[in-house]
Amino acid sequence: MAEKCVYRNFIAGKWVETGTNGTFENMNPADTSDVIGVFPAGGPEEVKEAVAAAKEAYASWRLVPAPKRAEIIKRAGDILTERKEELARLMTREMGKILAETRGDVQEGIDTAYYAAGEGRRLFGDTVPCEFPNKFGMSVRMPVGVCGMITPWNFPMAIPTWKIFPALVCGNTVVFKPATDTPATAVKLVEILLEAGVPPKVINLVCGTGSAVGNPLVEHPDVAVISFTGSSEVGRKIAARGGELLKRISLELGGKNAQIVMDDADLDLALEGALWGAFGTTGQRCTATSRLIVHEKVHDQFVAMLIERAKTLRVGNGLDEQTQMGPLVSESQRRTVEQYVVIGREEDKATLALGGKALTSGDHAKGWFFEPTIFTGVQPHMRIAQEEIFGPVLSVIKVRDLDEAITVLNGTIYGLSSSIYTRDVNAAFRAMRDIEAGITYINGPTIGAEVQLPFGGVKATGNGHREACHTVLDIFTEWKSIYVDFSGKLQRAQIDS
Ligand code: UN1
Repeated sequence: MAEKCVYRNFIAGKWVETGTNGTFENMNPADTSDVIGVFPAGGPEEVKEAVAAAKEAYASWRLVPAPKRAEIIKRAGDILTERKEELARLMTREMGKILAETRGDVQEGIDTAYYAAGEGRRLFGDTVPCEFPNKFGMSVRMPVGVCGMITPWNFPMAIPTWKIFPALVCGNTVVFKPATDTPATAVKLVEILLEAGVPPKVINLVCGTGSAVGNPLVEHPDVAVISFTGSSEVGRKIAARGGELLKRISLELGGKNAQIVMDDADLDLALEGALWGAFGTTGQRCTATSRLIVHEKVHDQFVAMLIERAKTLRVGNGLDEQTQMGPLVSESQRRTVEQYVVIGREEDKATLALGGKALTSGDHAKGWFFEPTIFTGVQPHMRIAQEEIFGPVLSVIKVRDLDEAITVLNGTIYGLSSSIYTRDVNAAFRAMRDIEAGITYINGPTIGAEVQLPFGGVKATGNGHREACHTVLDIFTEWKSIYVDFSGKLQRAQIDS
C-alpha cells in the first residue's frame, strides 16, 4: 500500500498543513484501502486570508506585461509535459479513470497552457475611427481582479487549467477551490505554477467543502469573478447569489447529451463512438453520451451490436493498462447510479438490457465499480432520459426519422454536447443548424472537445459563457473603451459636427 502523504493548502504565499475545519482523507475509488493523502479542510478564515493575498498581489501582477505572464504559463505547460506520466498516475489513483484518460486530462492542461500562453501576445482589442478629427478610439481588455475557481473532480487537471491559465495570462489573481474528491492533482498544479514562476500570492489554494470554502468565496466582496463547473443545482444557487452581488459568474453545468444514429450511418463507427461516449470516464463527463437516439430501421441491429461489445468491456483498476472502464468516483456517486437503475426499471416500458449492478466481489471488492448499463425501449420523457446520471448508464430511444431524432435530442433542459452519425450531408447540416447544444459532432462521439474551440452549452447547461478558445477571455477580462482626443479643444460627441 502506498504511503499516506500529507498535503497542504497554499495561502498568502505559504503552504499550510492544517485547516480550520481539520483535515480530510482522499481515497482511491478503485481500492479504498489506498489513502492518497490527508488534506487540510479549509473554511471562511482561509478564504478571507487567501482573497486578501490575491487582492494585494493583483496590484502588481496586473502590471506585468501580458507576454511575460504568458511565458510563465508556457513554462507551466513544459513542466506538465515533463511530469505527464507521474501526474496521470496520481490522478488515476485519486479519481479512478483509466490511465489513457488521465494522460489525456493532463494533455488537455498542456494544450491549454500553450494556447493561453499564445494569448499573451494577442489579447486583441479594436481600434476604430472616431467622429472628429484628431481623435483616436480603441478598446482594450483589462483584467477583472480576484477570480474564485470552483472545480469538479471529473477532470481534475484540465478544468482547473481552463480557468486558471487564461485568468492569469489576463492579469487576474486566483483563489482555487478544487473538488474534495481530487485535491492531490490540484496541489500538484499549484506546485507547478509556482515552479514555473507565478508569484506566490497570485495563486492561492484552499481545499475544503463547497459550504465551508465555496460559499464564502462566492460571498466575498473582493472576489470579482466566480468560475464554477459542477451541477446545475449548485450553479443555480451561485448564479442567484452572484446576481444579487452583481458579480460575474461563469457556469458550466450539467448535460444529457445524445448521439443520433441514422439509418445510413456507418454502424461500426457509430458503435465505437457510442461505447467511448457512454462508458469513457465511466460516464462521468459533462459531455458523456447518456442517450442514444437510433433510427428504427437500424435500431435492433445496432442495439445488438452495442450490447455485444459493452458486455466485454473490462471494468477494473484504471492503473492496469488492460482496464477499459474504471470505478465511479465515490460511494455516493455509485449510490446515485444504483438509484437511477431502480428508477429506470420502475418506469414503464424501459428494459434493462445490460448491467445494472454494482460490482462488489473479487478484484472489484474494494472499489466503487459498476457494470456498463444499457436501457432500451426508453421513452424520451422518462427520468433516465431527462436527468443527468453521471455514470455508465445509457438510455436507448427509437425514432422514426431525423425530425423526431432532433426533437427528442432537444427535449431536455440541457444543451451541452451532441452527435449525429450519418452519411447524408443534408441531414448533417440540418443537425448542425437545429440541434440545441453548445457542441455538435458529426460522425464523432459527444466527448472529445479540443481547447481551441469554445466549450460550454446552452439552456440549463450554463449561463452563456464559453471556456477554452479565445472566448474564455470574455470571462476573465473587462472591456475598456479609450478615447484619445489630441485636437486640443473640446469636441462634443453627437453635438459638434
Ligand atoms: C467535462 O466533462 O466537463 O470533451 C469536460 C471532453 C473533454 C472535456 C470534458 N475534452 O469530453
